[in-house]
Amino acid sequence: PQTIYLSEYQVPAYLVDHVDLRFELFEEGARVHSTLSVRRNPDSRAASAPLELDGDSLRLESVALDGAELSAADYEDRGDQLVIASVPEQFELSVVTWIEPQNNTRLEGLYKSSGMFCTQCEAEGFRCITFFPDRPDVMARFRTRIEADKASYPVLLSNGNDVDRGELEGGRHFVTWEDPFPKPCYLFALVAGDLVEKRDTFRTCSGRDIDLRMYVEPRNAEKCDHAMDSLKRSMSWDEEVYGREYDLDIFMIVAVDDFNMGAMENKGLNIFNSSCVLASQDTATDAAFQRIEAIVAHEYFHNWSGNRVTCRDWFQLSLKEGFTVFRDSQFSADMGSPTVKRIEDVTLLRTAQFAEDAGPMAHPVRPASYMEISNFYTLTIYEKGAEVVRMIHNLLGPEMFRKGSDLYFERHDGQAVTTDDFVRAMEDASGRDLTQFRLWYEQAGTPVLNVSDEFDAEQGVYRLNIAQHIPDTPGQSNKKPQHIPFALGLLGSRGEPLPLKLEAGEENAPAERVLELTEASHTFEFHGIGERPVPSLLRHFSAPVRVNYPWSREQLLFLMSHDPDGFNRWDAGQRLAVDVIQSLVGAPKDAAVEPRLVTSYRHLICDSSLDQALVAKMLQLPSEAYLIELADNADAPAIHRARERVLKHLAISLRDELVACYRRNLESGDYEITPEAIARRSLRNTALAWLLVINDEEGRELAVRQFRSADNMTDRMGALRALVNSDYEEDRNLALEEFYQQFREDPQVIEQWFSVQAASDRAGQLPQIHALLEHPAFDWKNPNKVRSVVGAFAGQNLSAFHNPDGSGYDFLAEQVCRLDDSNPQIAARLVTPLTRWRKFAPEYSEQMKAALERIRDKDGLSRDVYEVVHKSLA
Ligand code: BAL
Ligand code: ZN
Repeated sequence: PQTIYLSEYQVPAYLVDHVDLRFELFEEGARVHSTLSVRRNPDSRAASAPLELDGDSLRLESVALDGAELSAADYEDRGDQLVIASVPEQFELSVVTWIEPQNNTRLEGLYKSSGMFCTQCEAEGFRCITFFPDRPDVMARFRTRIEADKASYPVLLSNGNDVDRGELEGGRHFVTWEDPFPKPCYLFALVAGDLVEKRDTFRTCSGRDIDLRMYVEPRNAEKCDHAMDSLKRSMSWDEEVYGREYDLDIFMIVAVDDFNMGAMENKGLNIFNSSCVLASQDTATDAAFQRIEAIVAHEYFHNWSGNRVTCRDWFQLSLKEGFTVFRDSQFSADMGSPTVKRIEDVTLLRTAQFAEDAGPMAHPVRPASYMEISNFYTLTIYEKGAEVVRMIHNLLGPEMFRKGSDLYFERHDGQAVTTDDFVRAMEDASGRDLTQFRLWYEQAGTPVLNVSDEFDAEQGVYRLNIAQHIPDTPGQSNKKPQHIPFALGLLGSRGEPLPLKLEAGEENAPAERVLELTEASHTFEFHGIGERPVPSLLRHFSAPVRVNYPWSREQLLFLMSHDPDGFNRWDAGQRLAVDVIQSLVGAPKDAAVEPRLVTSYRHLICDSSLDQALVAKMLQLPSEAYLIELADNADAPAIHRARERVLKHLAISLRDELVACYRRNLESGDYEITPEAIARRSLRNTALAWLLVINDEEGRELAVRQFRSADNMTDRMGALRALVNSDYEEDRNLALEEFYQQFREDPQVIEQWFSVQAASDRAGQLPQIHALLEHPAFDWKNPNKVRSVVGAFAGQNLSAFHNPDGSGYDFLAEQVCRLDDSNPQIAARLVTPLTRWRKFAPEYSEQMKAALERIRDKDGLSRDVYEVVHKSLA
């Protein structure tokens, strides 16, 4: 496959002003009539360039130029391109194609899911619908007429406003939609199905009433309220915080079961993976409720950061994704607990994005090249991209940042632009020079900060030295120092925050500062310090970097209970737990577990005056995935055993406190999704999980009772997970069976049922995984099912996946090859765990590499999987 380079970007030779589409939908296929109003791009230097339109899996039926049918000699159908050598300055091109949505298993373009027609066009799906210049810098106004059988497809939707509808012969009908806003074709959407409609309204800040509609299959009619409420909250929030008002008269959300992504921000017609939008107390966990709120917000926010202002090319993907993730994380922080939201974001970043940054697929936030753009919907583009925007926000402060975003939206409304345009708007609005800061977009890899300190008691000076370096990544070495905002505080021996005087005698010095690192090494001096302080470094995780500092366990324990920054309190607890677990990897069975860890956890569990939402997070031990990410020559089963050892030791030592914590946090009253209620459920489910890890009989009874009597999915799933991860095999099997029987008609719940087993080292060994793949509810064509079994096994059940006999790797390679033919996007995603092979000890890495080689050797490998596998083996 060909590599595409940012450096070779050229403006399009032709622009499309208007697109007229007519879809004739049938069971045996769809005929797409497309009429494009095309003109030569005055900015293009390719004066007499041929017209080249992208296409994929299309059957061309006819081509006409300005109404005159072209003969085969006038154009060339190359399969992936339709080329017309000679065209006038301005013309109308009409193309008719035939496609087969019912056979489209890639789920790109137009396809069928549970009997309905739907689309996914980002990044390059529109070319699977009709021939078109499928690139985001070609923005056109779309008019779309959909024709289909009325009984089977009563609801016909596309972008914009419905402007016409009527009856046709043979029981068919049509609806015409017009979108007044020019958009790239990746934002095109179409839905046709037998769906129920849920309606609501929203009055915008300027007093316009927007018609809000959700379309779902009838069985999901009762699962829309949370998404609708989330949508209204998002709309208000975007007005208040960013001054962004919605622009069309209608905003629609559709839920589909078969979807490669989580959701898609098509103009005025967002399409969601059912698992990311449908929720009821009975079927969705707290985490799902929060995820849905965040994703609904994310897709809505794209209306400005993505749709009104879009990307010039796909190298700029983070322009819309990084900014929009930052916006949705601000929103979630405002809706719930900001500290908990920060902890969750950083956990994902440090566990998975840092691993990506350290692996063979590492790429800058603005990549310089790609083979298959679908492989670049990554944690680096999304999460690190959001961190980069967050750093700009922190460097500029909220007011200047808002001025910058206002300028960005105003200056670039209706345009397709670059990350550089975004940074320039921030510079122009604030007067700050972000030249060096731009390296965050260009250089891949996670910066490492080595921090050391000394205390000069005589002078009363505390010195902090911070040196930065960025590890080499594929194609990049000898990187330049980056501009890193580094927030910190210093604590005195009683936990009091010390004033940070950068000069002797400085008055009113703040207790927290953001130091700006720009050189390879800096030394900062803090004056007027009477005793050696404890540093609280990188508060709020002010930059996406790794910090190395020789913390003692005493210091970490001290920060856990004294740091005024909640995030750093949590972080100190994580660092302590990591240190304790790491010291036990490969240690003799009777090696002691740090007793102070037990004391500090006891304090967390028992002191109900602490912020319970934070405590619930602090009680989560670092995940195996994170411990592996931190290790060199990782031995996953040994890490698993060490972590289990610590968990069991804590549970045994704190058994009575856990039972008391469980009882104290029992629900009284109705189910609520507030930070307090979520924290209570989290605490009691953690207590339950820990009790069952040690086969505690009272814990077992509590779990069984909770499983049976729960009035919400968080508690039901909490009890089920605890039982599944226990040695109570009979209870586990009984609960799994009961759960299945109760929810067998609900695919979203069955996905949770699959993944709780596949992710468990007790219930998810390979023979059981094979049985899940054979289960009648499993479906290879449904990405959620594949993710919930194969993805959960390889991504979460790490001791089973890394079985020293290599069987886990063989299994994954086999499933990737199987999926590669039907859904290459999902197949390429599934490869990820194998791409990390260099991280592991030789007995694992050699077998992982061999599994990758087997995938590489498959006949007819897709471009998606080819890119990931070849880069991993390079
Ligand atoms: N644009 C793809 C889905 C999302 O990031 O919203
Ligand atoms: Zn997005």
